[in-house]
Amino acid sequence: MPTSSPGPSAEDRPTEPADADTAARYGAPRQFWRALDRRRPPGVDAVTQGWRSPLRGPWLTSVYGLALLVTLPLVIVTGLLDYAAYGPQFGQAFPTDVGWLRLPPFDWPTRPSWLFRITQGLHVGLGIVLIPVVLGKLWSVIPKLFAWPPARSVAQVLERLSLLLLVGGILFQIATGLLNIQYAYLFGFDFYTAHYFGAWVFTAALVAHVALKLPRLVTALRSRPAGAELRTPRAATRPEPPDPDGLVPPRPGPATISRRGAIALVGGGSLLLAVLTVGQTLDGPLRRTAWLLPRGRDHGEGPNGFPVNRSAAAAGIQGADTGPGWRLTLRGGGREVTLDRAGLLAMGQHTARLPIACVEGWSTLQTWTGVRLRDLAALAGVPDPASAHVRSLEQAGLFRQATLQANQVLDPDSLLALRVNGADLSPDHGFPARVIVPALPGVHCTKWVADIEFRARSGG
Ligand SMILES: Nc1nc2c(c(=O)[nH]1)N[C@H]1C(S)=C(S)[C@@H](COP(=O)(O)O)O[C@H]1N2
Ligand SMILES: [Mo]
Repeated sequence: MPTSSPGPSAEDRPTEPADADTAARYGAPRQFWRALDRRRPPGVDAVTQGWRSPLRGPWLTSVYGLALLVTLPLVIVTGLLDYAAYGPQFGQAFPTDVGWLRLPPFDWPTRPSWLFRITQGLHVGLGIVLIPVVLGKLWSVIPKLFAWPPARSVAQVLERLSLLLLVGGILFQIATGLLNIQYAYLFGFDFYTAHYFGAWVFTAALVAHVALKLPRLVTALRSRPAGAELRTPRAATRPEPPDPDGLVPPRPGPATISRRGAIALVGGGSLLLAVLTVGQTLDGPLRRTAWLLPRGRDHGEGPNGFPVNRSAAAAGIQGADTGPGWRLTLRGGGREVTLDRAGLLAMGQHTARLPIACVEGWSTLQTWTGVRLRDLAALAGVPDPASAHVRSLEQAGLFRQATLQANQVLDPDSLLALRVNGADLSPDHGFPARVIVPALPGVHCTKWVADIEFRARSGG
């Protein structure tokens, strides 16, 4: 009969520290934490002692930490701005009900027209580019994950729990974000809900972490002048002196890479990701370098040769519905106005160069021509609307309708576009007519528009 081999018994352990020492090492009540220390799981020492890189220490951790400290707030703020851009006041930002985590409501501006292009581009782009830095920082502290005892006081238990939320939080945000831009909804929960609440958990943990560790970061960075460190080759790389956080391994081995090498490795990784990502926000041949982009390549040539989010076929748009029988219905002022495409083309046409920026990361700048939305509002009898509700011919998709704010209807560049780059819209880009509004998230630039309802201001 197989017998389980027990770990070394308590008697095999190094002798307990003297009582005065013990008091310093453990908070009260001492007994509990000491007992915990004695229940050392088998193998934990072997594991932690295997990590002997002399690079580990407060300085390197703080270099990665500083990089994240200046960039992560930008990822967080642009993420929240993206949420605001969706028009949560119309219940069309996901998740719709965020309880007391609601942001102060404000109307997303239409200027500058590239505003959403920048916020979503920074959020997705920086989120990707920072991955090597996050991994570098985690590498620099990983032995602490296995440290035994897991805590020596209640305060430490709380600190480690906050670290769990911090590390778990950022890995969760990276994983869900990456899967989302690959359209891989592998998880059984709603991406938007998970990513939104995950962001708040992570942000809270980050604030606590920064408050606790900022003084350490400053001291650590001051302890080794960066210039000198970056000139130190591998052969001259020495461990840092033992630190209170225990980041420096107790028995460091020889360096296999210098600190500047470790920094260059992480920086190079980030640079590579940046090169592979930036193309998705550039027009022209550089878009082909956007290898991390699952779609947006292979979108053909000519005036309509730019990324397609959802093709007409995928949206179930039939040629018969968009042919000569197609009509646009305008509602609002107590009457219904119906127009065909010829009627729209006979109205005053306006041309504007505006981006489409999809929250999944890509964006593109094109030249659109069509009828001003404010002219359509006036035609419908609501010249000063509070909002407009746009519906597509599409029957089932999540993005077949959108509500626009007053400023988004009234901006002189806000269009019901009929043409792009001098040609008729292609079926995939929304023929016969689609919405295009400056700084509006791509998802609300409804394609294959069937009707628009302009809502009057209450009491107006
Ligand atoms: N009816 C409808 N309109 C839609 C969509 C859709 O799925 N259905 N997708 C939206 C999204 S998410 C984006 S990013 C833009 C992309 O426009 P494009 O495919 O012309 O580039 O269209 C928007 N308009
Ligand atoms: Mo999109």
